[in-house]
Amino acid sequence: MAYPMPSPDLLRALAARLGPRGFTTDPADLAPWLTDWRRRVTGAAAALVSPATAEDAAFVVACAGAEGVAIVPQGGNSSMVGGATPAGPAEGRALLVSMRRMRAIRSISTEDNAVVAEAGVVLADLHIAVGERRRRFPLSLAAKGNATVGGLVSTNAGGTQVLRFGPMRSLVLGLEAVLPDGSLFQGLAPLRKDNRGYDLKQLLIGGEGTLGLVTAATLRLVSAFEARAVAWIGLRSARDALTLLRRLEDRLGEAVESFELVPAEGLALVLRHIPDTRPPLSHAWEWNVLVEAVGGADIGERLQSELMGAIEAGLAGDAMVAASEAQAEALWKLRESLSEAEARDGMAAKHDIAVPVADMPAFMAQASAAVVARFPGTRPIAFGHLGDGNVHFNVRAPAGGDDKAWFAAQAAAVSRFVHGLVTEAGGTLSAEHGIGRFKRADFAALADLVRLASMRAIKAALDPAGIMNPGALLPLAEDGSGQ
Ligand code: 2HG
Ligand code: ZN
Repeated sequence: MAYPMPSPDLLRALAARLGPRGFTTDPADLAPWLTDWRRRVTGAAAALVSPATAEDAAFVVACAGAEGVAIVPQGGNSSMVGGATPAGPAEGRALLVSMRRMRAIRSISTEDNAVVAEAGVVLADLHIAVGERRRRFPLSLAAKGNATVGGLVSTNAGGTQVLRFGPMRSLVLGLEAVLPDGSLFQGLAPLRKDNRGYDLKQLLIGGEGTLGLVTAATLRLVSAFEARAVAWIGLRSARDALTLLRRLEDRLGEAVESFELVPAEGLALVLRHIPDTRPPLSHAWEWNVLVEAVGGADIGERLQSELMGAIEAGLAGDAMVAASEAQAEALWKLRESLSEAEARDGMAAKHDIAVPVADMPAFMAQASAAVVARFPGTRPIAFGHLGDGNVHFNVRAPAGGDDKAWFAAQAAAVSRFVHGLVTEAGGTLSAEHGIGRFKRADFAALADLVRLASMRAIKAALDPAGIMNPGALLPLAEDGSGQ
């Protein structure tokens, strides 16, 4: 599909409506937002447009739509899959629509247990704001200092609390969004039940901006806890880790909120590259798990005694429960720095995969062996959300070589291979990061045809001119080759 340049009239109209803080074509203003977070691709845009209200956002989409001009929405620019980078079919001709100016928290209701936050609210700020009202928004991830509500909704983000509370899809009660025709969908009411047929809100969640521009969301809150306990556990196998999770759940119930898997080489990467980190246990166990449990004042003791029991039963090798908030934060830092440590170490082909939870330990072992056999010298590393059946199965370049050259020559083949394995295992090539621009070709090649045809039909119905985030998520052409 060929996209036109915005006309001078369109650019003038946007400049007049949005003012100097809301509109720029200055390359220096655009530059920081044209490269994705992983620094894999740099795009180009005709203008950077930043609406401050939902009505302004609707104006932008309506004006762009009138000319068939493409829109690439962007929040905190922390996509792992290039979902918010204006590269691809409309490169250089799209409006990059930044939602960062819409950062009001419109309301917090402790009776409804709901917060209405605009698209540009940063996740860490949201945590603080609801915390002041003794509530929690139970979704967290390493990029919380950048990721915004609009992006979290649009990518159906996951993170480290999905185990108990589910991904964004289960936390969004209502949405306000501009549809591709410029109309404003006002669905912010915090309804717990709503059976009026097709759920537009759920289509927009995880829609990666291809069906509309999210301007605000009503999000579910839960009660604050009295105390949390964070523990680091060393284990001999990933299968033992899964058995331990089920045992802790049996005994501590819903108190277990996070269960994150870290392999020995992942911990070693963090200790090597991230300042102010140190090994939490005296022995380097082949596998590690970070557990967070929340509850009353005795939760630390309860977790400690369960872990002692697991060690006596031979399930865990060693464990330490953080004795202070500072120690708990230090343990979380080890987990949350994995991505950054891996990036500092060199290039990797990254895969955000899920299979049924019970299959994951065997899948990780079999897939690692298959990758190394097919691509000798590569170094697979799997870490993350074992309790969700979701790990980041990243394949690092062979040691000692030119990792950039390896990446350019091999990464696409490695990814297709890994995505093929996970598809054969009945899993998904995107568990929580989305498809974006980086996974679109593999999605097109490996997805079942019924799924693809349904998605194309929905896209064609809501965005017939294809103006919303072209190049992300959807393989539009009948042959699956892309737009
Ligand atoms: C995480 O769980 C993030 O740390 C990033 O989803 C995963 O870098 C990655 O592969
Ligand atoms: Zn993750």
